[in-house]
Amino acid sequence: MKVAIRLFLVLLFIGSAGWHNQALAHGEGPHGGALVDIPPYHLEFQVMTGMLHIYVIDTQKKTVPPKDITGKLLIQFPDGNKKEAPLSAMGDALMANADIKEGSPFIAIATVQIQGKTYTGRFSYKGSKATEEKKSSAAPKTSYQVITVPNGGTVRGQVLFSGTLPHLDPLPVNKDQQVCGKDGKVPNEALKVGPNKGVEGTIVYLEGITKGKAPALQQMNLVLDQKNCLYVPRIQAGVLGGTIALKNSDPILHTIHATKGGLHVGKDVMSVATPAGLKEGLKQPLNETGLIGAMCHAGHDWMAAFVYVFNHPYFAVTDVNGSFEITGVPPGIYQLKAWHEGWKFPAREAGLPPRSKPVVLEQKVSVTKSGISNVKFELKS
Ligand SMILES: [Cu+2]
Repeated sequence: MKVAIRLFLVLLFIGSAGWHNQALAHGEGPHGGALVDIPPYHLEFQVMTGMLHIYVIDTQKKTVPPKDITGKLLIQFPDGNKKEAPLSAMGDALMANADIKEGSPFIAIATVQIQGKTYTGRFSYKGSKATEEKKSSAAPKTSYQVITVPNGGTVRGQVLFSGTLPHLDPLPVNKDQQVCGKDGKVPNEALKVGPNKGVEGTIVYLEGITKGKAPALQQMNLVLDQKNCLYVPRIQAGVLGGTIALKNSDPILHTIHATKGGLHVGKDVMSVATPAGLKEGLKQPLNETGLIGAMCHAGHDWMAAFVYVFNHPYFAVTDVNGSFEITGVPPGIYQLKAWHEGWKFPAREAGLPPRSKPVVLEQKVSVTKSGISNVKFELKS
């Protein structure tokens, strides 16, 4: 049975061919995120639904287009069985159908050609670690299937505000004023409207898509920083099986207390203290799809952030102009949704960030082969 697996991947690249023959950095992550540094390349491995995703990043030129990389994986199982899997470019990643059974150990030997040079690496996974993990932290199962998307279409557009722009009062700072707000307040960032009425921080996504491209690396690896006692970014979205790295750029303690469904509404999904000046992000797994609301329990009751987790990569967060773009969409008709956290606040509960009712808009969108579908959403005052 092919299953989504949560692996502790220990990645060991043994120098050969083009790799420098030296002790190489190796890493591990709750969902198999493992980073290898071989200047000028980083190789990052992620495991999702029995597939091995390999992202090759040129640190000088950013991501190497997967189409410029070829290679294969030789997978060896302890019972002597071997399996060869070609690496193929899908979206922003190289993929191999590793067909890995849950908890079973394996060794993978990767041979990769990048710009005419051949690199070989060995990658070993001790399956027992995964089976020892608690069931509650087992890998998230996903019904999403990664496929090649030739001639994918693009959905792009804008989220615009209409009507009278509301004024959001700044929020009082009642702790750590030297760091958080010398004049005793911070802006309420729930609604950010640009000069052309574009609404920043709206999450636009295709509802219920079950097949398509692989997630981009940045969709798998979110970062949530805390700066001047605000979460940065306030709104973001990621992929099931990915991670979020929690950082703290402030010289004081913050915490990230996250609940499912929104701010302080559902069950706890995360409760992490981030010490002052935490530069190395504390990586937390994104184990469930849906919305997460985060607040700080270190006395900063104005801090709020939202993370939307999808089991597919077809989402975007609107920029300062309210614009978004979703690419590589298999042709078809979809329900396109736009989620905004909302800006109408009932009376604030003590000790909690102000909570508004989210606004969700939707419309049908038709995507054609290599076509561009233009869409507008209107948030009404
Ligand atoms: Cu805080």
